[in-house]
Amino acid sequence: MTLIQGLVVRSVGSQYSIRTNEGILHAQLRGKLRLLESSSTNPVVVGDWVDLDNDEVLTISAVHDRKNKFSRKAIGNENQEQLLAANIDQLVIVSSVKSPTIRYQFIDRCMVSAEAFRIPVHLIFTKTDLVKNLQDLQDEIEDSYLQSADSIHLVNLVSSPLPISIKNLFEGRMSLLTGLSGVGKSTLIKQLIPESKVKIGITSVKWDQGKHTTSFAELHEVAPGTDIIDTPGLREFALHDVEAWELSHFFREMVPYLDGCKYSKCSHTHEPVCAVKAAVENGEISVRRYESYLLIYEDLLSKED
Ligand SMILES: Nc1nc2c(ncn2[C@@H]2O[C@H](COP(=O)(O)OP(=O)(O)OP(=O)(O)O)[C@@H](O)[C@H]2O)c(=O)[nH]1
Ligand SMILES: [Zn+2]
Repeated sequence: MTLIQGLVVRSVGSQYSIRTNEGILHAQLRGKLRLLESSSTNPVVVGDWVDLDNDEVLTISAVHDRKNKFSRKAIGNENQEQLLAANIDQLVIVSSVKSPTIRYQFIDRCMVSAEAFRIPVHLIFTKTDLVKNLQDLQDEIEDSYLQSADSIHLVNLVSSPLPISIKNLFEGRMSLLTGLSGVGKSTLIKQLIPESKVKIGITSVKWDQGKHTTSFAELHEVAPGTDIIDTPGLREFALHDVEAWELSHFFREMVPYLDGCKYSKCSHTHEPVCAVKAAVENGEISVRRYESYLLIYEDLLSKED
């Protein structure tokens, strides 16, 4: 008998917190459900709507159909995916311009996944107060992402007020916040929700620590209808379920050129009459993004052998 429905707002291992009409309830996953979706390390994820049953302990008995999901390849298991969130309106990738420096490969891999899942993607670059020639950096970032991201924001999260453009970005949406450890995700959440208990500069539970089944994500409510799902402690992002031949379809700036290649499955690496390579040479596609494409392509190809 279904008792109640709710939204998963927190997960640590197989323990879940669910927002319901009766407040936040804590539940476990029913064994049967745990086995159902063996292709994923975690069949229920933050952002899921679930049914709860009360048989001795409160358990999640069913997961509602998802609008979408966002996942990466599970660490330590090449064939499994690890869900990071479900039912999101947008992915917001946070990077710091210094300490740690921008990891373009991480951003680009997340962006490929977002394209594959058809999720809009926005980029926030923090710690602008730590660089001297901000204009050069902004040019570099825009050269890479003006054509491929839905929006780009450069911010200083510690010594100036949060720009209205950032507040507007989150307003009325379910956002998945991702980014490497230490880039300022918690600081951003604290700016948006001053009363939040989120800890800055401390990562208590890490996605990439210990066994690959360890997973932790938390949904923070900014206002009714405005939610942010945080994924603390991420250290890498490997693509799940993307094949090398289709990779260029998930580089947004390459898509308009794909029909111009001689071969329909052109890899844009060595083939003659390649419209993508021509666009790179003409300066229409960023050289850095193309080089990133090549790295990811080689990586995917090596795993297909
Ligand atoms: N100078 C400067 N420091 C910042 C800025 N944003 C965040 N920080 C600092 O960077 C450190 C890490 O910030 P967090 O918000 O904890 O980073 P996080 O992304 O949540 O890290 P994890 O929880 O490990 O994933 C803290 O000491 C922050 O005060 C910024 O814009 N400028
Ligand atoms: Zn080509």
